[in-house]
Amino acid sequence: MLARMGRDSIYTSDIHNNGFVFDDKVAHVFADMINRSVPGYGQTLQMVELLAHEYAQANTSLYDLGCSLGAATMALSRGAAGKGCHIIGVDNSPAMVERCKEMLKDESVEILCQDILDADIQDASVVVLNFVLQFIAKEQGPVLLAKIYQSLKPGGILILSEKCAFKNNDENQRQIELHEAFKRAQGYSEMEISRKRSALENVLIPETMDTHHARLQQAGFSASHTWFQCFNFASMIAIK
Ligand code: GEK
Repeated sequence: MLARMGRDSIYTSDIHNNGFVFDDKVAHVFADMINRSVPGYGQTLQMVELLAHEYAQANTSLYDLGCSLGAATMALSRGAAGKGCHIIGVDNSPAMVERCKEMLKDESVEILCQDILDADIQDASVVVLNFVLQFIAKEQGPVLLAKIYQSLKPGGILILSEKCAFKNNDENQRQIELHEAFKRAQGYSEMEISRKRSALENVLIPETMDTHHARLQQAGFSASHTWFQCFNFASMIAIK
């Protein structure tokens, strides 16, 4: 049976104001939360499937790092169908992993409860970091990207999606306002938007696209491009 999904009303009360964590309450409403909080999330997943179709190499491994409930894991699986690939999702939140395993129990994917910094990544042709690098300690980012680069086969790709910041203050402010307008249009109240902003303040620190592309280059990738942006959310592809 599928795990029952709830509507996100976590920040209608202030009990979650000690900083955002991926606990059982969040796991229960996560599908609703991410769809109503990340503009273009559904389209990002469709493109992960398309990119997997284009870049998955036969009989290699495909990783979804920070898989939450496995939405991108399944996009990888659909995109690489028929190529004999091993699909692995990794997340360090026991609540997320428990739900993810229950939801995907009939699928041929492997779900591991592990810190992605400790994960053994090997023989990969596609690696996904869909809105996850932003939660990793800044000094660990380059270490993780270098590890992913080492694990990739020549011609393999990293798909990286992030909430981003902008160098120009006016643009930064406008993109934040547009994102908040999106959340309002999705039914979140001013109170919920403001409480979530405070909860994420020291947990999710967005960086500019220039910083991301420079870091991908430093990790060894021969090229990286932005293929999608909606307000302050963007997706990139980096090629080995
Ligand atoms: C999706 N990719 O639906 N190791 C493993 N997992 C981690 C770590 C870590 N060090 N840090 C955070 N996570 C998904 C959405 S959500 C994005 C990803 C968001 C996990 C964390 O437990 C959570 O499940 C996920 O990364 C981030 O396409 O909530 O904005």
